[in-house]
Amino acid sequence: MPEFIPGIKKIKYEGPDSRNVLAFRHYNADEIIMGKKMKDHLRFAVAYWHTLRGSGADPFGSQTMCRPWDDGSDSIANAERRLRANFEFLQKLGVEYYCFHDRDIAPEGKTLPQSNKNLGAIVKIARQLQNNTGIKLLWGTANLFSHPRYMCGASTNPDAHVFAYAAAQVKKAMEVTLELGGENYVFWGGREGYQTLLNTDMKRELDHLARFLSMAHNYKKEIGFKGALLIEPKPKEPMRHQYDFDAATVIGFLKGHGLDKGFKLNIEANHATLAGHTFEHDLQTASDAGMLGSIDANTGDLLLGWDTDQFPMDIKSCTLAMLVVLNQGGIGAGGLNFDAKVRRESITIEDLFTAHIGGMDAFALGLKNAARIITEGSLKKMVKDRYQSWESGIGAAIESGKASFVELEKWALAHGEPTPRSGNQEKFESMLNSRII
Ligand code: XUL
Ligand code: CO
Repeated sequence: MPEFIPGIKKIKYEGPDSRNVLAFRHYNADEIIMGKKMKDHLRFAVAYWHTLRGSGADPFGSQTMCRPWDDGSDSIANAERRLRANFEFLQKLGVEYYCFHDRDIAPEGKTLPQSNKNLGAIVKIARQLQNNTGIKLLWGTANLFSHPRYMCGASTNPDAHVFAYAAAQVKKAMEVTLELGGENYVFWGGREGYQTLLNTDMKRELDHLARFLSMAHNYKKEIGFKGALLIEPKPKEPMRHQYDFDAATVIGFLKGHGLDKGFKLNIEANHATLAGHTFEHDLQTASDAGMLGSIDANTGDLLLGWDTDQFPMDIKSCTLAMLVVLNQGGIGAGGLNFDAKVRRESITIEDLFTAHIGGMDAFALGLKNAARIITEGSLKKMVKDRYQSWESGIGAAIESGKASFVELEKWALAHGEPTPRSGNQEKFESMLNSRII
């Protein structure tokens, strides 16, 4: 394999005292935490669209990053070089998974058959590279938002022709995900939403979205794809209102259309915060519904109101996220996909490495902290104590459905005013701080 990244060798674990930015200080892939290797808890993935296709362009300025292997063309030869660089990058980083959109890895052609042919050619090479390196596909997806045909949505487009085109594109993307042994398939509703209700039949569009997902689920069974289908919520951007607003909205939508058994959720940190939630809120919402399937690990910026897709570096946030994951017994066949891009000003290949290393170290610490908190057990006990009144007596009668309003009125009249009990928020917060490294 030719060296696309000659200056950088395989990244090693050097321990917490290392000051080498091209080494892990906390992520030690084979170290056992709560009976499982760190790499199997975290299942990191590199996002092809950011790491291999990111150019640094923003709405105010053009490309700032030029990779030596990328001539900027839409040729298959260029797509192949990027793909080979991807596998070298992952091997050197020590990440076992990647994720892609169909159009990230292969150029869109002038016609659908041409696009499918391009994709087929690149997928053939990807399969060889996966076999040679042991690197795997965490999930595939289809880009149903960049091409102008999708400007008013894909499955929620007012034009049935666009719906059909999108279905054909997803059909092929599911086939190549299966061919590459992908462990999941993701639906992020790129432009599924609206700009103004004045020109929008919202109910009809939502019914179309459900119809589309149901066809995808049927097709999954038809081709024998065993992985999970994951929906990735996001409240806004690019559309003013996105239909898959947040975890609760998506769960309600899936249940309302009888689709909840066929889908799980891929929760992205920056999407949760755009919805006005914390990352851990949306993780917990999905987990409580038994539907937390995978994670897009990134972070936003409180000073900027958009999807900045930064690398996760906040150890407290990673700890809270890993608490949810460990408490549900792991992320299963999902993983932590770095849906994150280096800043426009971070233009070197070394920046790509240090960004991923920093994110991996932050989540490694989050995992260790969460494992320590769970093993020690005091947080769980403190929460349990808060709900003590439900363990017996009137609380147990309510929870088991044995009490009615009439009985509760009788009970309240007999027992008078409840004694106020402290929520002890600061005690919980200090307890968390004292357990975080
Ligand atoms: C966009 C986003 C996507 C999905 C995959 O905000 O997160 O990259 O993760 O389509
Ligand atoms: Co994402």
